[in-house]
Amino acid sequence: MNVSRADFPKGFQFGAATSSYQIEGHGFGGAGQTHWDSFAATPGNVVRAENGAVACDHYHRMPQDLDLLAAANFDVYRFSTSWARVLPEGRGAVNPEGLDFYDRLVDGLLERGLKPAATLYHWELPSPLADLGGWRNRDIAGWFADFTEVIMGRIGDRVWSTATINEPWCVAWLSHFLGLHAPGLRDIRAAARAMHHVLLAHGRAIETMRGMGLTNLGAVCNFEYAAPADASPAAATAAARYDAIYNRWFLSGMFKGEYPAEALEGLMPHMPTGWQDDMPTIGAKVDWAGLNYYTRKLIGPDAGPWPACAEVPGPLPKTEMGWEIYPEGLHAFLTRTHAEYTRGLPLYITENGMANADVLVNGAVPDQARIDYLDAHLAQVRRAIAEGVPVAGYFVWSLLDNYEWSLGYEKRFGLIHVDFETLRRTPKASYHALARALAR
Ligand code: IFM
Repeated sequence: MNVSRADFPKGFQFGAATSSYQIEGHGFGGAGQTHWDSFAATPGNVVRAENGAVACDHYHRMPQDLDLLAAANFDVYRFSTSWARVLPEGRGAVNPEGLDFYDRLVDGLLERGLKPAATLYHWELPSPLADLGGWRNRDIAGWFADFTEVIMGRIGDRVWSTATINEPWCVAWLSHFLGLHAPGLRDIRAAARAMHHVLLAHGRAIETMRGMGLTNLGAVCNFEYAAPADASPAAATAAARYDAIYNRWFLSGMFKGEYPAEALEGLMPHMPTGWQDDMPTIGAKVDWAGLNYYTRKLIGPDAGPWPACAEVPGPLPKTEMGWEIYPEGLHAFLTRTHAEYTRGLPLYITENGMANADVLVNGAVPDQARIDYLDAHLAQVRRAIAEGVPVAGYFVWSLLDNYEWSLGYEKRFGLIHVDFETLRRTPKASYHALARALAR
């Protein structure tokens, strides 16, 4: 790699990220059903109808995976806790095996000198809560606060940091407006409610953890650089609307106590009554913000109803996801987040990485494209730091090839190749390159 640990400020944290449903093997250890299980079992939703029942079998292979993390010279590991593993019905009875698993995970990290960075929710909602309306139901904020108390009551004394909800845009918009993730709804009223309730749940979880005396609490949002597809005023309007829904709604809610006008223009009629009264809770003080960044989109106008935005194919080189590689976008979001929203709070890049057509050849995976991608994005992080943005860490997505949601196991994001027949792990060239770059 072109960059190394020495190019970053002292104390800068390097990590790798995963999530529970994508790696653990949800079929093990008494976890309850989730809306991803039923979404995946419904024809047409997921490539080959694959689900997370086995995934990488991290549930049983966790010590080996933690050894690989440590051997790559990372400082910190970002994992998520599965609500349905801890509370199989979403509320009520606790699954002791589930709590024990996260207890072992946290201890296993500490034993290896790695900092545990927990994310409370990364998308697998317990089915009994989905039956009650899931993110459309305002009560989810209380259910989530209760889950927070249970899981943090067990591991909160040893985790280094805790984030609430990974990528609220995906939880709300991708899943309730675009219908591409569970529960697969395409309904503007459902989306408006989810857009608000996901933030209310975030705020309630932060309040709960503060009440427990926990520190280093943060929020993690995802961002896509929205560029107008051409020089027309219509494209500029469409891109600004896309930007408001995707990139500004959540930060505005949390750090300004308001939602962007370009998004409210379409969502207002569908918002839950009295939403304005929730803004103080949504604005509960956090200690840091996490940015997940992968790509940019070219946006033009669309003939349909609001938001009337259409993605236009762009000219830049693309990853296996078909996502354009645009490292400058990471710099843009770091500087904007600092200048307009977080104003001095530490920022972490909590996810960045690429899907690549990786192939195992004679026991090695030569993924130079991923090395180049990481190098280019880390260079933009350095640029932002040099300009005074308080960036405090960077996490690669992902440690392992894993379940890429509606794309099943087809897309490989890992630094470590996983053979999904044998579950054998093989560190890729990018893993070895990073291990050298991060050597202390
Ligand atoms: O795999 C996902 C992850 O679950 C959330 N952020 C984006 C990744 C790649 O699509």
